[in-house]
Amino acid sequence: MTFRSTIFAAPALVAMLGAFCVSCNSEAKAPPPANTTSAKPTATAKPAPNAVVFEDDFERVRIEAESAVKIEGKVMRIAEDKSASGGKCIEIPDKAGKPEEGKFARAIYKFKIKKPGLYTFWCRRKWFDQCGDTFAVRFDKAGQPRNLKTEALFGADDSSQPPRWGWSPVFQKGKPRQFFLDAGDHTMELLNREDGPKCDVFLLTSDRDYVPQGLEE
Ligand SMILES: [Ca+2]
Repeated sequence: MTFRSTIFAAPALVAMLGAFCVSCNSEAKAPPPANTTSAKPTATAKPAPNAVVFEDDFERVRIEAESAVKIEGKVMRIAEDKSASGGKCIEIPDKAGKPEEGKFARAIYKFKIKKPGLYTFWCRRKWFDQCGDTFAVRFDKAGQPRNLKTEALFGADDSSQPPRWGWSPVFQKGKPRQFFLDAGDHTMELLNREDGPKCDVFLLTSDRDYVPQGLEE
């Protein structure tokens, strides 16, 4: 079993889903299995034009959410937002629909990793409310149907009102989870789970102690 298949193992996933479902009613259930997916992934993406690689001891890759090379599903769209980096973000409008209602959506990104290693995923997001405060992410599965076993959920960590921009990692045992990424080209997918949230910027960093604060430009 590879490292990646280990961290996506079913027990951990079940525990994670349990934690995410506490704050919401049945509407916040996770997406159904892959064989009920309506999305038809056809990603043939090019590298994101504004992906930025920082120059320091740690590897960091910054990606604007609106730089997706492909967006699938009508519930996910690029929206104007003056408080967002670049003035734009990815938005799932409130009441737009959720995966269990057949409203699957994803934004697909391309990026390059120079040094293989473990990378923490962070997303600058603005949650809508306690039932609009989650997304999922996965790496190098673009072109495959959605499948819970390959999706890492994040959110449900700062649903204070009024909604505000902040950074969320994928948590694992209370700490930001790290993903192994080989050197070379990769795909990343932002996947819908609830309606209402916005996503502005992604940051991948090999510095496991780093906590992004602002726009990270
Ligand atoms: Ca943005």
